[in-house]
Amino acid sequence: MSEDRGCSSTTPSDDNRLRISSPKAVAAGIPATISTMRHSIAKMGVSRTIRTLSMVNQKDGFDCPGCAWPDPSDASSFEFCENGAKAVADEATKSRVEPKFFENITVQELANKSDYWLNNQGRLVHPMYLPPGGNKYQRIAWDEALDIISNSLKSSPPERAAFYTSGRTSNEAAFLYQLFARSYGTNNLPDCSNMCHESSGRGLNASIGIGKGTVTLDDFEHSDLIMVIGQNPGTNHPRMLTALRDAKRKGAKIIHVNPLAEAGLSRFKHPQDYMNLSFGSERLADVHLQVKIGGDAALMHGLLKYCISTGAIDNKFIQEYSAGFSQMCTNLENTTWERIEEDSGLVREEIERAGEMFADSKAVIACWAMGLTQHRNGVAVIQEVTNLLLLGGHIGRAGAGLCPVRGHSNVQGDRTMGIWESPSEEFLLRMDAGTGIISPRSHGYDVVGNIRAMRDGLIDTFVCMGGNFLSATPDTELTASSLAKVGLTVQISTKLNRSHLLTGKSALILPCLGRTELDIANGKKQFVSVENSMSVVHTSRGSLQPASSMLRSESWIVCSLAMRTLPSDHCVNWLEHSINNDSTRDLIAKSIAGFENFNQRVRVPSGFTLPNPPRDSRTFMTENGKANFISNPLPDMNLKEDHYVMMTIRSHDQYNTTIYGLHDRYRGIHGNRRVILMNAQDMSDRGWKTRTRVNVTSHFKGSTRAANNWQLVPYDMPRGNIATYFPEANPLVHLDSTAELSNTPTSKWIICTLESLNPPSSEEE
Ligand SMILES: Nc1nc2c(c(=O)[nH]1)N[C@H]1C(S)=C(S)[C@@H](COP(=O)(O)OP(=O)(O)OC[C@H]3O[C@@H](n4cnc5c(=O)[nH]c(N)nc54)[C@H](O)[C@@H]3O)O[C@H]1N2
Ligand SMILES: Nc1nc2c(c(=O)[nH]1)N[C@H]1C(S)=C(S)[C@@H](COP(=O)(O)OP(=O)(O)OC[C@H]3O[C@@H](n4cnc5c(=O)[nH]c(N)nc54)[C@H](O)[C@@H]3O)O[C@H]1N2
Ligand SMILES: [Mo]
Repeated sequence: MSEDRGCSSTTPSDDNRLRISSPKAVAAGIPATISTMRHSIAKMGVSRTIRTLSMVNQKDGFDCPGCAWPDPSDASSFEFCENGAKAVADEATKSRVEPKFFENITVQELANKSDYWLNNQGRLVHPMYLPPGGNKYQRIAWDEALDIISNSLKSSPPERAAFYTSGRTSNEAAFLYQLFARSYGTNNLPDCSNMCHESSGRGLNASIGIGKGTVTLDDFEHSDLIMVIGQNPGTNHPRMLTALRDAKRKGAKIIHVNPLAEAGLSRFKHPQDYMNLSFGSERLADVHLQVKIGGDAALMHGLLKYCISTGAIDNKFIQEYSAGFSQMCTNLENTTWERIEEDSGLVREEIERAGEMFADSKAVIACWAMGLTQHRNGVAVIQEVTNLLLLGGHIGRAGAGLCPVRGHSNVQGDRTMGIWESPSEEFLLRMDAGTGIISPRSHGYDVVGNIRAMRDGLIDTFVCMGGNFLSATPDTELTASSLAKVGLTVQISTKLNRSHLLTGKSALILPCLGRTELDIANGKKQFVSVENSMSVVHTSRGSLQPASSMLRSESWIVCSLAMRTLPSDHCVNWLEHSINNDSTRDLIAKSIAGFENFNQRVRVPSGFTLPNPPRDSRTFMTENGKANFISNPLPDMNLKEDHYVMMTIRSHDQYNTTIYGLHDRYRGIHGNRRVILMNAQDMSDRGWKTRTRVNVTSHFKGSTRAANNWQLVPYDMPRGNIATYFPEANPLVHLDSTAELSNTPTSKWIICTLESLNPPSSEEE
């Protein structure tokens, strides 16, 4: 269990190239256009770039794998952003990892390369097998590979297998995958959502009876106030900036709540505005509330207190549709303004000014992402945001609502399709009635539970539909040693990553078709469907020639596995589903609520919107049938002296664990990712300078984790807070450090101590 096993995402060669410039105020604009073209042409060449980018998010094209932000119904001829284009180019790259690539290099040697290097090798094009005790991957035929998996599955009880999903999988493949897992006999369906918006799902379900947001893209045009909380859209959802700009032009105000002043929220320039010869950037956020990490719950308490004390509440909504209001008011009385100021890091006047803006607004939208969900109190803080919106009746009203901004492009759809370790009885009853299977009832492992089960020797077969389980999950070294106890690990993937290299006792890589590629099965062009962050289900049609004739669709892989593993007279026609997505959609229509006439409705050019009772009719499917004010005590924010709170964030040049480059352009950090952003005053108090090298120790309930050799970069952020990039910092996140109720790793709340390397290296400004 040491870094030389190859768990680390950085290599020493990344080390010395750190350059620092001032953080950018303006997001997008011409630099983004240049970066898009440079990156795309380098990976795809000129003609493939033009052909590919012109198909992104078009009605007859493919859904951008970049994020889950919805497309406007009048998608312009170029409806993508810099980072979407990077995601597309990454998949449509011309580079290939051929079987011979593995002949001359051991798995250990590959594990010593950086994530950036691994991804740069190109598309996986052939099934590969790492036999027990082997140190090199060998070419294997599809039939043989599938037999190895089904033999492994058949030789142990179903609860000893687990099936992970990352959020790029289409609705059709996700549906078949969960159907196979449940037919085989397990709900062990951990997914990336467990590390992402699980807190949103849990929080919203209890508060409003649905685990999804309540706005459509159209609502942004009718909003008076948009709160963007714990989110960096300039990098992670760049197309959202266009919606914010348009709302702003129609008179909406924007409040940005974040320990960092992220570039996109300060000023934004739409790349296409240059074409219209309109110069100058536009300011987006009217107010930036620079909360401390974890200070949002205190801020929400402050806003709630302000609105209640000034009477800025929607009495009619509260009486007719809600429960728990007076209890919440009583609880709020116990939160003092001193505590609110101390915990949020804001002063009362700032909070009251924001409260005034809220009170003056008829239609408020609250958006959030990982800055809220990946906290100890991730569920609670989302309920506090919900309380605030309920207070003003901002649900089921045009221009208003809750908006968890999803990450992976189909992460929401995968959940709708049943990728969930703890499905409701109602969901399973419908699934069983529609498909004829008998689903297991006991709940399965989520991501953290699955790592514990592997650690305890309880898993024999681990199949991953996409993703990079090792690097995305917490406690990297523990996770690596846990994976090593599994008999067989299987990665269904498009690109090489660290999960192919730190494996079970034996391992398979199964290469699959990506979003951009043509899928011809049974002589017909197949298409798939996805659900975006606002519950719109629409088609995605790939058009590029596949990277290799050996690639298979995700649906084909799942069905082929099912045919080998389940009894030959199984009630599901797996053969048909392996080659005909229409037949899968017909089965979905029978088995999942809201998908009636799926095949017809999905063919309408902009797709269809799933029912959303709170938004559609202020109907709340909670146990008491009401929208619930759920009040929560504030988390303990006290830190010991010399302790810092670390958040792990994404740079501008990465897609989760896929590292496209070593620059974080908007934050002015170049050439090196092993850095720690820190408040300049905190640095000088310790006698530290820019580029001082430090070792980090994280502390959780008496256990520690260490990661060495990071360089400090002074940054405008609250005192006591530091920031690093994920996945490099994941070895510091203790497996047991998870959010209450959602069990999401607390990737934004890691208590650390820092120690400078002695003697200090030569330090320049
Ligand atoms: N280009 C690109 N696009 C992506 C991704 C990618 O990696 N690259 N990933 C996709 C995925 S899966 C997801 S989930 C989303 C993630 O999208 P984001 O949630 O925007 O991603 P993070 O980088 O984790 O940023 C979290 C933000 O929260 C802030 N923050 C951290 N802690 C706190 C806190 O306590 N309070 C508040 N108010 N703010 C806080 C950070 O400063 C940062 O701005 O993006 C999706 N889109
Ligand atoms: N410390 C820390 N940890 C975090 C986070 C954080 O903010 N901080 N964020 C968390 C979040 S929000 C998320 S969503 C997870 C992400 O966790 P994952 O979804 O597991 O990770 P990704 O990096 O998105 O997965 C990338 C891999 O997916 C494969 N892939 C890409 N496209 C396809 C496809 O179309 N089909 C298939 N089968 N495979 C494909 C490629 O092989 C690629 O290497 O990480 C979590 N981990
Ligand atoms: Mo995510």
